[in-house]
Amino acid sequence: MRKYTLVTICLVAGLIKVAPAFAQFPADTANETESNVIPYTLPDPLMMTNGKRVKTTDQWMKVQRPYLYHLFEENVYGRYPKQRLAARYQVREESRDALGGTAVRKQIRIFLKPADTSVHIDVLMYLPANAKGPVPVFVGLNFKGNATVQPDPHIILSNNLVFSSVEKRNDDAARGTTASRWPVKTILENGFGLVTACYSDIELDKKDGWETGMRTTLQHELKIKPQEWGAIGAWAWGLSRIMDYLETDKEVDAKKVAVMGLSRLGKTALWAGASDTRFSIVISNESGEGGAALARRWFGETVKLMNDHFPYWFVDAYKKYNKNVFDLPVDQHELLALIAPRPLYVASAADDLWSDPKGEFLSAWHAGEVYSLFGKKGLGTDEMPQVEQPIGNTIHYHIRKGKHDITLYDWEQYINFAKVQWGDANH
Ligand code: GTR
Repeated sequence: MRKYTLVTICLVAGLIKVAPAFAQFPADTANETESNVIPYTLPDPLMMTNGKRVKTTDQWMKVQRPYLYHLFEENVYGRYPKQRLAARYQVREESRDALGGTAVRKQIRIFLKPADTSVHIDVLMYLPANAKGPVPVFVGLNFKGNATVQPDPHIILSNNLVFSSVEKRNDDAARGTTASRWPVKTILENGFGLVTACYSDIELDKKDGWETGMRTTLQHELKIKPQEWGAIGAWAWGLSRIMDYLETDKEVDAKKVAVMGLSRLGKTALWAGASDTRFSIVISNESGEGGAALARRWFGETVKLMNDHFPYWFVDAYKKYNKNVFDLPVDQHELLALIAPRPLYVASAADDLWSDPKGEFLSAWHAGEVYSLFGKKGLGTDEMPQVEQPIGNTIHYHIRKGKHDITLYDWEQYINFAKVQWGDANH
């Protein structure tokens, strides 16, 4: 009897402690009503562990930035391997007369493991045919295979699997099926190149994808166990390997490489941009939870819902915060702040409530404080703009009409932004 009383008392005491957290954050539900948003307080990116606030860029770069970056590694994305691999690049195909004479097309295979030629990333590039010198490029991973990016019969069909609800290899029927997301003509006409590869080359986007992906095949070379990072970390790291290649390509201006991505690949682009400062512009297209959106804002997807559906994207430690996201030592505005002082573009879509457009906007707004430290202006206002009214300075934001996707409208904004930021508005 006594024993039971004690247990009951402990349980009640435990519940009292736990209950408010549950009540405060219904992690199992995706709220889509603004008035339901629960008040929250964000961690201050400039507050150092010694209780003093960062005052100089030096303190930010040498103390606070590494500290925050490490918190993201430890609690969200896992370690970003720094070992350089002896990569080998093979030009599999090249045409100086692609897309009706408007483009140079190159298809490069990046071999990452000398002893195993099956470990590779296949890169597809289009550069403007009339370029006078090295060109600035956008680099982003694609979901469904290089052949889907353009209806170009010369794109080599990958021998790797792609995974998008069903697992299969690209065939001729796949050609050009995602072309609306990759407006190559517009990109080239504006003097930029496009560089892409399929994320499945790095790791299949499914629970056991790591078993055949690079987190396993390169674990010894990279000195990292598959569990020490997640799929998003691996995809981001793959972007860095593409960057390594771009640094060797004389037709590319490696100082002008903008990394971009949609949705889970937007999360990936942000983590790549935070981890690898060679990316001189970072673009998040509807990256949502675990990307640009604030975790503490109860709107759209929650950390728990994301971890439940896609546990393999992140490290196990992230799951600790499923039900108590307020205990997460970071929030996503701090991920954006890690990109400072480099130009950053955050984009949302009005019907994409799952990604929490306002949470993405506010996150970009709060990152601005760190940009100020560098004398750079962020968004310039904490008032969310109207649909298709892009705003900002070194940090830019827009919300376009329509659903979760990447469209010509989005690309036009990124192109304009890149021209201004790279000081080439008359490009
Ligand atoms: C959703 C996921 C989002 C987003 C999206 C996507 O199912 O919940 O976080 O990443 O997928 O990648 O399209």
